[in-house]
Amino acid sequence: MAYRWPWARQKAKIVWIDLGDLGDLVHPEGPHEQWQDHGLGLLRTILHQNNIQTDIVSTRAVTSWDQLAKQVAGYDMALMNVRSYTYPSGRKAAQVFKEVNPQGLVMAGGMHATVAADEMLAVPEFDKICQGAGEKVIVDLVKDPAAFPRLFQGQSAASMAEWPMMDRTLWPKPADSRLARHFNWPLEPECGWGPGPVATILTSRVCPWQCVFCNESSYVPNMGRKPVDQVIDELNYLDDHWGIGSFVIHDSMFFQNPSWLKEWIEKYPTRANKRWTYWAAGRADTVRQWPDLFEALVKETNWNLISIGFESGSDRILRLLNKECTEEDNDFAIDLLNRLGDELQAQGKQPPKFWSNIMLGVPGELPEDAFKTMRMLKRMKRVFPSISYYAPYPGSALGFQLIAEGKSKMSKDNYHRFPDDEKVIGVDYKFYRELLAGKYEDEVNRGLSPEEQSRSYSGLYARALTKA
Ligand code: B12
Ligand code: SF4
Repeated sequence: MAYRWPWARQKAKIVWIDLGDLGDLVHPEGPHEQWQDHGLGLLRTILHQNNIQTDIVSTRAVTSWDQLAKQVAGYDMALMNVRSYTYPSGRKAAQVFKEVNPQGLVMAGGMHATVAADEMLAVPEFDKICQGAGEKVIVDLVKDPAAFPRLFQGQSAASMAEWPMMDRTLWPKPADSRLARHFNWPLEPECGWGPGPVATILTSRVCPWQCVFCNESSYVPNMGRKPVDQVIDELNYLDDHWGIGSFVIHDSMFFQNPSWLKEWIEKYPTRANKRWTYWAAGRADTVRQWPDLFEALVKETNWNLISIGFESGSDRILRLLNKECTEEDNDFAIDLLNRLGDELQAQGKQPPKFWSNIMLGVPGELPEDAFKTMRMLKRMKRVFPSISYYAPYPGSALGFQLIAEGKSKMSKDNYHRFPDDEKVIGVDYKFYRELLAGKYEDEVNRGLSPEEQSRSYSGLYARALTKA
């Protein structure tokens, strides 16, 4: 048995290579890079339950490719989950693996394999490329790779009820002792959304809408939601073993299926070990459609960080994005949460907040559209703004269109762009930088009350710019 530098002993012949920027599990720049990969966790759990052992290494847990080369030497097979933003590290990791194991096989799946298979097929180091879900094929693939063509379609479970409870101890560990002290492994670190240890969970996998900037509809076929009892059992299990401070529901769209949500309202407050606060995502139009359900979720289940993809405060841009939400829907959701927050605060309770996703720099956006968006943000009384410049990801309708027109500035070597990077040719980023720095406050403040006008200070929105 070989020893893999720096810490682990090789136990298996197969290694899962967790992907992300070098050093993210050594000295991370921010909290989100530390989040763990549910695709990896689920598929390794399935493999181990089928008596197929795998080891784990992570590009995030090393600071150079030489370190990774030492860790992966001696394996027969590498597995990886490649998303567009981890494609550069996935491609490099595959090349490093092949250099030290010329006879070894690299098996890749994940979002990027699904939406940009042509790019992966051009890289000879990827031996097998799986598009779509992997839970029903991973065991057969690893047992008999030769039975699969180089590019093939995976298969998903009919329902998430069939997924085993993920074994989180199969996730990579933080690779720095100071980081490890606050990481809460195998749960996850606090990121400002709620007290740690944080548990990330999935209750649903599919979003039925088709916003043109999003990959969702091109990816996972419809599948059943995880039963409410199974979600609560998992939370209780995690709490019994490691103690939960709060949790994050990683679903693209939590606020859907009213009957599931009603059951959640009925069971979570009574069956869960505790009524932990949580982060989860919704849409403004459905908040308007089901306001009572929304209110009950906030008040009775402690949904206190409500992520809404507002994206824009302008009907013109919302239509262009096929968001199917209007300025009126956005205003309704904002007024409702402002009111609920006031009410709960008056009772001495913690008021809920928006996690407000905002997109600037959508091609065709005019300054007045952007002013409306910033104005909308100021109408939110309690908010964490999450602002990004529109990024043309492959797999999304608008992304494919801009790539085809040669207007995308995102490259195969750098899908994972930093927030202030420029992403589309022809967009006036100087204007947006100045907007976020407060240069156009007079226009933005037009029509707002004095209190709303005061809801910003120099640099707040510039700091809210996130990686996209
Ligand atoms: C949770 C989540 C996050 C979380 C946590 C990310 C993490 N560490 O996992 C956070 C909030 C941090 C995040 C951030 C971002 N995200 Co995100 N995120 C998601 C989300 C909603 C769920 C991911 C998930 O857990 N899925 C469930 C698991 C089980 O599925 P899976 O990982 O895909 O694995 C399955 C298959 O791919 C396959 N498979 C995977 N690996 C392998 C390997 C083999 C060998 C095989 C056979 C099969 C296989 O089988 C698995 C089981 O079915 C997805 C949407 C989605 N529906 O997946 C977006 C998504 C992955 N994110 C996306 C994006 C764009 C981002 C951001 C860039 C957004 C931004 N503007 O900031 C950032 C970048 C983060 C960073 N590192 O900088 C895009 C990726 C687009 C793309 N083309 O890759 C997605 C698809 C959303 C979308 N619809 O556009 N994200
Ligand atoms: S942006 Fe949100 S609502 Fe639109 S398709 Fe994607 S996940 Fe669904």
